[in-house]
Order: sequence, then structure tokens, then C-alpha cells
Amino acid sequence: MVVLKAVETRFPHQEIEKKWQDRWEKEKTYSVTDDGDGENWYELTMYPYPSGDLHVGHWFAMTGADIHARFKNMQGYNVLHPMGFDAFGLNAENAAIARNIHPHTWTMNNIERMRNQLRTLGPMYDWKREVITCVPEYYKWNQWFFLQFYKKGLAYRDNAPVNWCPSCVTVLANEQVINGLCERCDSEVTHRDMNQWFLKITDYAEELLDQSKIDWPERINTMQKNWIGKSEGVEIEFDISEYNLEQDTLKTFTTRIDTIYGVTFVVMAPEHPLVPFLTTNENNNEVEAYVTKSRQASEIERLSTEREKTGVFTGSFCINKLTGEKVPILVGDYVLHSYGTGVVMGVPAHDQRDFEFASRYKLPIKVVVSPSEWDGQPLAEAFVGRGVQINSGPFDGLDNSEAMAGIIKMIEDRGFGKRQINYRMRDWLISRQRYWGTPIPIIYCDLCGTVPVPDEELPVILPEDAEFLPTGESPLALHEDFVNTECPNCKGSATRETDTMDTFVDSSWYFLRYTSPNFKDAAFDPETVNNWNPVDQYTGWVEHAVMHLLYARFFVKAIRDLGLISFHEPFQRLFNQGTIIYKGAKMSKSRGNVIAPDEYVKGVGADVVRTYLMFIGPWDQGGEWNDSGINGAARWLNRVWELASQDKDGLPQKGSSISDKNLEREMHLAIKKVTGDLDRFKYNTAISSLMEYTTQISEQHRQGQVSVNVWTTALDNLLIMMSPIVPHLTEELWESIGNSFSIHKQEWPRYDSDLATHEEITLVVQVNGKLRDRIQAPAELEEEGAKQMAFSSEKVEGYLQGKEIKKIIYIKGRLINIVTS
Ligand code: ANZ
Ligand code: ZN
Repeated sequence: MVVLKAVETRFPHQEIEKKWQDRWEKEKTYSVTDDGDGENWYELTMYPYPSGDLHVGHWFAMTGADIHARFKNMQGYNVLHPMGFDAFGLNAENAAIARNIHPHTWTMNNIERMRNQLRTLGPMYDWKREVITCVPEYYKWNQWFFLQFYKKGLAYRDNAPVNWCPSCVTVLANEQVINGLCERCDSEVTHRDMNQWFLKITDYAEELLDQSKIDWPERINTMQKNWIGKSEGVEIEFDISEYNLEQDTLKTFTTRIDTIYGVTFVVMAPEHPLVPFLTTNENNNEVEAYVTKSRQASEIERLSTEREKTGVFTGSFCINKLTGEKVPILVGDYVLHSYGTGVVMGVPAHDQRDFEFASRYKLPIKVVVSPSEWDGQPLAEAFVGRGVQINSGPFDGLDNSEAMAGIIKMIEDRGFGKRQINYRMRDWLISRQRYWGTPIPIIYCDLCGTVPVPDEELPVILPEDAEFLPTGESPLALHEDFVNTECPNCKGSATRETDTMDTFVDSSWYFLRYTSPNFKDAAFDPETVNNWNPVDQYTGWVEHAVMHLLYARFFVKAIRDLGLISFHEPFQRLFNQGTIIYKGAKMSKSRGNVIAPDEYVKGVGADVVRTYLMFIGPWDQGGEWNDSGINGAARWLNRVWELASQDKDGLPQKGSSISDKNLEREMHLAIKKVTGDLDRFKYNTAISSLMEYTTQISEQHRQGQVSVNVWTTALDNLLIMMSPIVPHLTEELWESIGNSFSIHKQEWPRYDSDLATHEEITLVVQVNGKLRDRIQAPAELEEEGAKQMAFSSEKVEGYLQGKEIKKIIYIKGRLINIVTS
């Protein structure tokens, strides 16, 4: 790719960048200590997958985070802004397989490459704190956490139907299934029953719903809330005792117990264990065929409102204990096995899915909550609104919400139901039948059962010489040396668990590791972890709303309950940057429309690229990458380069007080604006203010009336305020105008609020040369604004009525004269 270079950078950017990157490294400018000057501030950005080259989308994310970290540092905080690599997982593994390289080699080579690319950006990372998740020193602690969770009952193994991607040949978490397709490869997801390891995130559902302690974007909070999906209702039993099974009731969950008198059938999920027992011989073939077929559909499809509601009759009936009515039991795949009790009481008059189902199978539709103007005619669709109870025995005539409380009480008193809270969120399935991940540290012994690997034997090393091509079985299962081991308990022969962990385990606590990345005795140094955490400001992709961001919250709460940390949330504040669009689509590797920043860095320099990316649009929105847009950024930096090389000796020692006052005011205004903007990630508007301010400084120099001290301070502050965005060039200019290393260690300038206001003047308004009004107006007011103010003056109005305006004379800062016919 060729860089469009309509505008050349007029400073030797390659030389400057190299010079300062080397110097920062040599002087350890960005080395962070736990007890550095100032209050600690933890600024974290999501670490990348080492999937190959960095593209401009990464740079967009990382530049914005780096600017904020630098800004906070100059505001006096002791800032930790670390970087690392999310190195395990399917992404890296699939890429390695496609190239026929070992995932370890592939990953480590990429890390080397990406680290070098990141360096060219000039960020303030302290590389001593780098965290790479695929090394034993890191994943050892994944295993250790897993075992602590296991001992507390937070990790468990269960045979469960799981999402299976036939192309990636592995299990997927619910979150990784998008509209029934695999998130990674878009293959149709199927289902399988397998023994799998789960983490009990559902134990924390209620606490995860509490978002009062975090300052996150509303849309992320909403997505998490919906994902957890709390629903309050009633669990109520229907009588099936006539069939003499182990259970004599069928439990259902409903959020509309007020409709209990309107139940005309009951539907079970095809997977429900009682289905075979409740199916009569006569109906057996049909039910079996139906169950087999529905197992192929995904949960999402099954819940879709578009889909036809199908089902079959089991041949059995159950009794509504409240009414004594006998209703048929059906099997239907719009009922999910994994939600509630896996059984739904069918109320076709008041639930649309039930309505469609009943219409299709000619089941009765009984209205029990009356719409306000209902004439008793059959409904055209379910009535889901509020109304008055009818056909509801003792509850007739009550408002349905009132009836609800009475019905619950009656059911609870009679002992066949109770209030119940359900969550949509399932436990986190962490087993992966793939190679490139953390081995799950469990041993199976015929005598002792499931035995955790003792702490002193951690880490369980991922063997490098495994056959890692995916087959559907865990690759580790084929590695005999790995599988066969000794039982830690009875010393007899035993086998190892061969599944590896979901990569999201790694990213659930990496931010804790950064605070003591080389600590040997634990996952983190308990002394320092509380000094930095929770993360003060996290920035990253909105795509992680429900997986990473929810898992990390769960992990922190679980680790807190192990007594290891004293905070409750991982990330205090969260900010999501937008996306870079290129050729009409989001820039991403899978779309093949990525731009490699390297060429641009070589051509115009990292500072220009950083500036351009931050100027492309509001950071939380992003914008369209466009080669010629980069020229605007280059032009500005050229101007600053020339400005700083101006000869200031020509300026007077004692300048004109008006010029001094004007420039000082501009400076305070700029400080105020830029400080506020950087604080709130409004980088594009900060840059335009800095551009305007550049013009003011240069104009004052040209006029030559300003005193040398005022001008020099104005220039210093320009460079200081630019430095988080433009780290190399400002460092160079800082030195060249005679200041001492380093600009990045300067204090952020403060503004005087009295000075940071636009000066007001008294604008004289004349009509045909005669004074008619005086108006307070900003000194910089342009003609258009002055006209508007003059025309809206009541005093002036009368003199203009019925007259034609011939001419307007405006003298900026003094008067406006309206000449009429
Ligand atoms: C009877 C009823 C009558 C219902 C009515 C709704 C309206 P949320 O809010 O999402 O919790 N349901 C229960 N378990 C289900 C399952 N495993 N699969 C599919 N649907 C299930 O939804 C709860 C409602 O969804 C429950 O209330 C139940 O239908 C259905 F006028 O019960 B309802
Ligand atoms: Zn044993």
C-alpha cells in the first residue's frame, strides 16, 4: 500500500521518533513503581490477541487509552498503563493450523512483532510489566483459581447438552453462538451431550445485577442486565400422580400466575427427562421423531417469535390443582429445557406463543383477564395487557395485578407452589476440546474419583509435542504421557482431565497480574494488588459487553470471597471507543479491509498517525479512515514545528498590554477546554482547540507586540497540552526551545477561571449614524452575530420598521451602524 503524501511532514520524524523512544527506554521514563509520586491511577486498555499484525483499529484503541494515561500522569497521578497479550485460544490456534505452524511458535512470533509495532506508536507502557497468558508462569494461576473454586463448589462437572461447532470441533459458550451460528466461523451450531466443567457464575447473578458501584455506559449495563435476565414468578405443580411415576407432579414456572384459570394445556421441553415416561405407547413414534428433530435446532431458533410453534401430544394429562381441571400434556420445542423448570403452563388467551400453538392444534382458548371493551367474541391474538379477572373463581372482578397476590397466597397455603426467581444466565461452561489453552488440573482415579491436582504440582504443563489438529476429542487425550499419571491420593494409576479452559478465564484476572507480573508465590502480590485495583479507567471494545466484562466481574467477586482481595468490582469506569470504518465497513481482519499502520508510520510518522486517528471523529464513535484526511494532521504538526523554531528574540521584553492580555486569555481558554476534553475522551475537539490556539500564538508572533515571556509561556503550554497526543515531536521541541527532559514529566497547566472567559465589550448600535442602543457582547463577535444582536434589540426595532436596509457597517469590538433607505 502506498501512502498518499500530498503533504510532507517537514520535520525529520523518523529520526525524532527513534531518538526519543531510545531515550525513554534508557531513562526508564515510563517505569512505574507502586509508590511513585502522587495517587495511584490504573488506566487499562483491553489487551490484544496476538493474531498477527496490528491494524489501524488497534492503534485507534490504544492511542486513545495512551493519551488518557499520559494526561492523568501529568495531572499528578502515579499511572499504571500496562500492556500484554491474550495469547491462548481458538483465534491463535486456528491461524496456526491454517499455516501449519505450532500455536506456540505462531503466538510467540506474533507477540514479538506486535510488541515492536506497538513500540513505534510511542506509548507509555512499562514493558517490564508485560503479561502473556500462554506461559506457565501465568496459566499456573488459572489452574490454581480453578482449584480454589472447585474446593468451594464454584467449579463443577456436569453432563450437559452443549453448543457444538462442527467446524471448530469444540464446545461453545452460549455467548459465542450468534443467531444459531458459531461466532468465529459462522457454521451452524449443533448440540451434544458431554461431560463438561462449569463455573458457577449463577451464584453471583444477584450481585452482578447490582451496577450501583460502577460507572459504566448505560448500554453495557443494559446488555448485562438482559443477559442475566432476572424474572420473578411462581413455580406451580400440576398433578400427574395417576401415572405412578417417581414424581407425582409436573413443575412449571410462570410470570403470570394470574392466568392460572386459563390453562388449557401444558407443554414440556423435548429434553425433559419425564417425556419418555409420560408418552403413551400409542404416541411413542411420533414423540420420539419430534424429539430427535428438535434437538437439531438451536436455542435461539427455538425461541424465535417468527418460527412456527410446533409440538406433539404425549397421550397423557395432568390436573390443575387450583381448578381440578384436566389438561393435555404436549411436547413442544418452543419450551427450553434449560430455563425455569423446562415446562410451561399453556395459557393461549394471554400468551402469544401459546396462542399460536393452541390455534395450530385446535386447543381451547379460555379468556381469564378481560380486555376493557371485550364483547366475548374469540380473540384474534393473545391479550397480554392488564384487565379484570373473569372465569377465575373467587378472583373474578379483581384487577389482575391484585388477583396475582391472592392466587400466590392460596397456592402457597395449599402447598403446591411458591414464589420463584429465575435467571436466564447459565453457568459458565469453560471446557474446550482444543489444544491451545490451560489444562484443567483434575485427575480421575478409579478408586478416589475426581481428585484435584495438589497445589505443589502446579502448573500442569501443556505439552508442546501434542498432536494439536482438532478431531472433536481433546488433543491432549491422544498424548499418553500427559494422560497417564498417578493419583495424588492413593498413588495408583490415574488419568488426567484433557479439556483445556476457555480463554476468557485468562482475561478474567489479567489486570490483577499486571500489578505484580513477576510474583512467584501467588497469582498476585497481596500487598500491592489493593493499591492499584479496582482499575480506575478501563477502555475497550463494546463487543465484550457480556462475555469478558461479565466474567471479569464474576471472577473478582469470587476471588474476593476467597479472601484474597478487598474490592468488589474489576473496573470502576468503562469507556467504549468506536470503530474505524474503511471502504464502507468496520475495519477487521476477517473482512480483509485492514490498514497496516507501519507504512504510515514510516511515511508520515507516528505522531501524525496518532493525531489523525484522534481527529477522525469523536473517540466513542470513530469514523472513516481516509488517506487524504491525514494531511490535515500533518499540516498542523508542520505549523507547530515552524512555530517553535521562530526567533523569539525579536519580541519585546515588555510588550503591549493588550497583546499580552489577549494571548493570556486565549491560553487560559485553551487550557480549560483541552483539560475538560481530554478528561472526557473528547479528543477530536481537544485537537481542534489546540489547532486554533496554535494560530493565535503564531499570529501574536507575527504582530510582534506581545512580550517575550507571555509568548514563551503560551508556547510551552501548547507543547505540554499536545504532548499526550503527540509524544515524540513535543519532546523534541521541548528540548530545542531550551527546556529540560522530559516534557512528559511536566505538570499539567492550570487555568484561571477569571481569565478563561471571552472578554466582553459594549457594542454601540446605531441606525443611520444615531446611537440607539448599547449591548454587552463578546469581543470576538463577528459581523453575522453582531447583526443578529442588533436586530433583536427592542430599542432598535422601531427605527427599522418598514425600512429597507441598504448597508451595514461593522467595526469589530466597537460598533454596528445600520443604514436604511
Ligand atoms: C404462563 C403464562 C401466561 C406465561 C401468560 C406468560 C404469559 P420470562 O419473563 O422470560 O421469565 N416459560 C417458562 N419457562 C419456559 C421455558 N423453559 N421455555 C420457554 N418459555 C418458558 O418468561 C416467563 C414465561 O415464559 C412464563 O410465564 C412461561 O409462560 C414461559 F399469559 O406462564 B408464562
Ligand atoms: Zn486414587
